[in-house]
Amino acid sequence: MYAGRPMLRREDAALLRGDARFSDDLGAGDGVPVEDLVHMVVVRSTVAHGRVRGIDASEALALPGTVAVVTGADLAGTIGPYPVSSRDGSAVADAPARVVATDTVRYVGEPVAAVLARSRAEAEDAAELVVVDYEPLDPVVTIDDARRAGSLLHEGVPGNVLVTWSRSRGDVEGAFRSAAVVARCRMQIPRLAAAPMEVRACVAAYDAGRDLLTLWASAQDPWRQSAHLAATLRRDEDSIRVVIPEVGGAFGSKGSLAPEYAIAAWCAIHHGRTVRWFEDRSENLIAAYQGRGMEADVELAVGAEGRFLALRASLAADLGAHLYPNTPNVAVTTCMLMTGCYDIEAVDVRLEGFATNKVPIGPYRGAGRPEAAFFVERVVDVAAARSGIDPVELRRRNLVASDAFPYDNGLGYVYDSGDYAGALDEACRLVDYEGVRAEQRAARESGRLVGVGIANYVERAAPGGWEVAEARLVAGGRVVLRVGSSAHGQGHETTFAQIAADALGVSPDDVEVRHGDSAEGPRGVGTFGSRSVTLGGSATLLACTELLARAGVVASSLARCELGDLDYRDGRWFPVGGTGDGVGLADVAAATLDAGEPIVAPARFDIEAPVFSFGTYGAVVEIDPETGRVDLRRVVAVDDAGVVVNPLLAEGQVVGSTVQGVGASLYEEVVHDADGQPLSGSFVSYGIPDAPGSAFELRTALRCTPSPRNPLGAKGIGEAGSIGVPPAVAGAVLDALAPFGVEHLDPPYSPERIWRLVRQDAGSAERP
Ligand code: MCN
Repeated sequence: MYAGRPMLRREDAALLRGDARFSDDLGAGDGVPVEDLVHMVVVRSTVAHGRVRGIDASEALALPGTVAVVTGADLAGTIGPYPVSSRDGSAVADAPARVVATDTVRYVGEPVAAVLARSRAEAEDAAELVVVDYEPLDPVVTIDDARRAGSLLHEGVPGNVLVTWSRSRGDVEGAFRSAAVVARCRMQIPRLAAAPMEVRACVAAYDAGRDLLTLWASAQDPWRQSAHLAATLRRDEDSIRVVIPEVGGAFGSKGSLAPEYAIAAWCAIHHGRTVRWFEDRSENLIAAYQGRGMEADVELAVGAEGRFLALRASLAADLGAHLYPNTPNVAVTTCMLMTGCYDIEAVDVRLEGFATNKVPIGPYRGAGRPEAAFFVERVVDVAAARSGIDPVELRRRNLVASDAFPYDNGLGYVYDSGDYAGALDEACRLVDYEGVRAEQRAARESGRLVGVGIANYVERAAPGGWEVAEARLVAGGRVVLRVGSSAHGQGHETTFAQIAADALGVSPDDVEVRHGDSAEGPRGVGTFGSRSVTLGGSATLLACTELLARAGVVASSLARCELGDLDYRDGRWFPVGGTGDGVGLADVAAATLDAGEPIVAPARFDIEAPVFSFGTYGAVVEIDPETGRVDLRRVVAVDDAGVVVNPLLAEGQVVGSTVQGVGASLYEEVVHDADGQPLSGSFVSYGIPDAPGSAFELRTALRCTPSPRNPLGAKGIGEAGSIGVPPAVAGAVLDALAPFGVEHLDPPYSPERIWRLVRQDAGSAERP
C-alpha cells in the first residue's frame, strides 16, 4: 500500500531548481503568442464611494508606448456581471460584482479603466495619467454604518442588506429561562488578506480564426475561471480554454475569476493582442477579495450540571461592495456550524450580511469555519469562567458522543463521524494541560501572565457534491491520470499517484497526474473547501478500478483464458497457480493502442453530503505586562481527517495553516480609515508571521475516524490550523489576562491592544 506512507512530493524538484513555470514566466515556449504582446495596468478607484463624472485618458493616450485605454463605457454592453447563487436557504440580494465600474465606484481599488502598453513601465506611466473625475458619496465603512443606512450602496437593496439566513430548533427561550448560567460574548473578527506569495497574474490571448480565447492564470482551478469568463464575457464555454500553470499559493483567494482577468480577456478579444497582467503587492492587498470580517453576539445557556441547553447567535457580516459568486456562502457556512462540536438541543442563529464600501469578501483558508469555531469556543470559555467549571471539563461534558453519529446539528448539517473526546484528550496530553496549569499558578504569584487555551473545531469539508478523474493506459503500461481537482501547493500529483498506484497494483512512479487545463480531460469542479482528496481521490479510485477491470478483459483474451483463471499482482496477470511471465499492463497497452482502442476510464464520484473533519487545538502563551507582547510558546494541533493518504503532506498542511492561524491571532488585520481608505496596503502595515514569529513549538498528531461517505474513508485537512488556532490562542491570551478580569478581547492580539487593556485595568485598580 502506498496510501498512508509519508512520501516526498514529486512536485518539489522543479520548484526547488527554479524550473517551475508560473503565470508571469510564460512565453513562446509555453504556447503563448508573444509577437503582439501588450502589458496591462489597471486604473483603480481612489475613493470608497463616488459617482464617476468622467474619465480623461487623452494624456495617457498621447504617450508613445500606449496602445489603448479601456474604460467602463467601452466595456458596457459586452461584459456582464458575475453569476451569484444562494445556497443552503440564504436570501441573496441582486448585487452581483461587476468586472469594471461604469457609473458608481464602491470601493478603493475597484477597476475603473485599464491601460494597454508595449511595456509594463509604459503601462504604469500611462495609468498615472488617466484622470477620473469623481463626485464623492458618503462611504459606508463599518457594519454599523451599513445598519444606519444613511447611505445606500445599491438601488433596490434596502438597509444595505445583501444576505440573510436564519434557522432555529427547539425551545430556545425556555432553555434560557431555565439556565443556571448564561454566557454572552460580543465578538468581532477583522477582515484578513490571503496574501499568497504569488500575487494574481494572467495572460490572455485570442485566436480570431478559431474564435478561441485562451487564459493562462494563477488560479485554483480552470473550471470556475472558464465558467465565470463565459458568464461575464457572454461567451460559450466551448470557446474558452483556461490553463493553470504553477501557482504560488491561493488560500481561497483565487477561486472566483479576478475582474482583472476578465478585463485582460476582453482586451485580448477586442484589441486582438496578447495581454499580460500581474498585480503588485499593494493591489493584491487592496483589490483581491478578502476574508472574514464578521461580528457576533452569542449567548449560551448552561444548565446546573454544566450541560449546554441552548445557543443563540446573531451574526453580521461585512460583505463589501457587491457579491462574487461565493461571497454569500462563507457567512452561511459560519451560521451552519454555530453549535461546533457540542450537542446542543435548542439553537437559534440569524445572519445579516451587509454591503460596505470595501472590496468584496470571499473565501480565505477556512472560509466560514474559523469564524464559527472562534465564536463558539469563545462563548464556551466565557461560560466556563462564569460557571466556575474548568474549560476542558466543560467542553468534555458537552461534546457530541462518538456513538451519536450521524449527528444532526439542527442548523442544516449532518456530521458523518467523529471521536471528539479522543481528540480533546490527546490535545490536553500534548499541551501538558495539568503541567501548564501548575506553572501558571506559580507564575501568577510572581506577577507573570501565563495562559493556556484549548479549542475544539468541526469543519465542513468536501463541498460541491462531486468530482471527476480519468485514467488512461498508455505505452509501457503506464497510466495517465487526469483529475478535476487542480493543485496549487497541496501536492495532488504525489497524493493522487499514491491512490492510483494502490488501485492499479503498480508503483506511483508509473502514474502521471495531470490537471489544470480545461482543454484536457473531463470537466471537473476544482480545489477548495478541503475537498480534493475526499472527492477527487475517490474519483481517482473509481477511475483506476474501472481501468483495471477493462484491462483485465483484454489481458484474459491475450492469455486465452477466462479472467477468473487469472491472478493479478504488481501490474501483471498470472494463471491461477501457474508460473511464467503472465500478461502485463504494458502488453495490454500495446495491444489496445495497436488496435486503436486505448483504454480510457472516466469516473465521477458523487457524495451524499459533505464530510466533517474535526480536532482540538491548544496554545500556551506568556504575556509581557510591560509591553503587551504575546509570546506564543506552544501550539498543539490534533486533527482527524479520517483516512490520510500522505501523512507527511497532511502534516505540511497543518503546519502551513497553523502559521496562518497564528497570523490571524497575533498580527493580521485589514484596516480602513473613516473614509474607507485602506491603511494596510503593504507588508509594512499588514503584518504576516515572519520566521521568528513562526518559531513557536508545534506538536501535531493525526487521528483517524474514517468517513462513511466515501470509499477512501477520507476527510479534508487543508484548512485545519486556520480554524483551530485562533480560538486556542484567544483562549490562552484571555486565560493569561484572567487576573485583570477580562472575559473577551478581539484579535489580533497586538502588543498595543493588550498593553492598553492591561494599563486601563491597572488604572482602574489604583483608583480609590
Ligand atoms: N491529505 C491526505 N489525506 C487526507 C486529506 C488530505 O493525505 N485525508 C493531504 C494530501 O496530500 C492533499 C492535501 O493534504 O494534497 C490537501 O488535501 P485536502 O484536505 O483534500 O484539500 P485540497 O487539496 O482540496 O486543498 C484545498 C485546501 C484549501 S481549501 C486551501 S484554502 C489551501 C489548502 O488546501 N490553500 C493552499 N492548502 C494550501 N496549500 C498551499 N501550499 N497553498 C494553498 O493556496
